[in-house]
Amino acid sequence: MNLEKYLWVSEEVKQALAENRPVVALESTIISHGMPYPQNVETALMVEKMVRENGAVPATVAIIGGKISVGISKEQIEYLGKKGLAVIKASRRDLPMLLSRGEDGATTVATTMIGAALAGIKVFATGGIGGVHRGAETTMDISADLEELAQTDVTVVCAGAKSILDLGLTLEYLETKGVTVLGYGTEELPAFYCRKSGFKVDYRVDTAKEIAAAIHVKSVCGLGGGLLVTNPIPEEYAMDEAEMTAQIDKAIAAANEQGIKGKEITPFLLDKIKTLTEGRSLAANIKLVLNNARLGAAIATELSKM
Ligand code: PSU
Ligand code: MN
Repeated sequence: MNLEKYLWVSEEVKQALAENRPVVALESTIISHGMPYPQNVETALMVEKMVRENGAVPATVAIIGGKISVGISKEQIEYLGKKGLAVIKASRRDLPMLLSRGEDGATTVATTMIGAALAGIKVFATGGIGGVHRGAETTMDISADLEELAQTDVTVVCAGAKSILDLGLTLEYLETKGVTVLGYGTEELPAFYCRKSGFKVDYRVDTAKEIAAAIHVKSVCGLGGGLLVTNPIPEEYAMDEAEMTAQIDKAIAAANEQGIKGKEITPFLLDKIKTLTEGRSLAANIKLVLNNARLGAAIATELSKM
């Protein structure tokens, strides 16, 4: 009955947490399944650097040899990035088998939240979360990320969600589950590559301090569950909305034609969109992740003062 057998936390992260210094968790599915090699590894390392430059300790999470590993090394990031789609994309339901068999896995938003919570990390920065897929009324494809936000006490900083999802239904689901959706410097839910989606967030906030105060209150009152901070892609890197709508529609049509389903659909769509935009979507993706890492570090810093 010891958790240590299945949880490994780097010395650096352990020490930072023990001294109440800011730590930001980072996911690994974005490395293995979200971007091609070598941009995936370059981005993961740049993101860690961005967290450090903003005064926090990065903790990239993955499953390595059957352990939920928090604060993996540069070599392990390189390994996951090179292996790419051959690594198991690990969501909550995959954990029992990967851990008992001693396997490796790349953690999604859901499993990165689990690892962060087990280690005691409160803030996690990524690109986009999974959500309710378009057509979910017949496919029932709803990401486990949403259930995790409902139950695990970690704040997730993202750039909203892509319109490969049904953003309206995703917001309804989060409301039902009691997850607060904040917009950093915006009233409108950002749509990943684009700053606008036509949907409203629950509350606009303009400082990391306000976000930290909300996280603090949530914890004092034992409200449980996560909190979602949506941070729009910087103006200069945002993509044209009409173009993205058209390309995403094409990518979804291709996925339907090829019968892509389940855990394969998100990586398939990301890759297709990259091809359709001749790589411009990947460039935007990298910029928005860095932007979220910066905000994540600022929130963790404010939180460590409370
Ligand atoms: N959205 C992105 N890039 C990603 C993902 C989502 O723009 O890499 C990944 C994240 O790891 C997220 C997962 O948690 O996809 C969601 O997958 P699914 O829809 O199968 O739950
Ligand atoms: Mn799914």
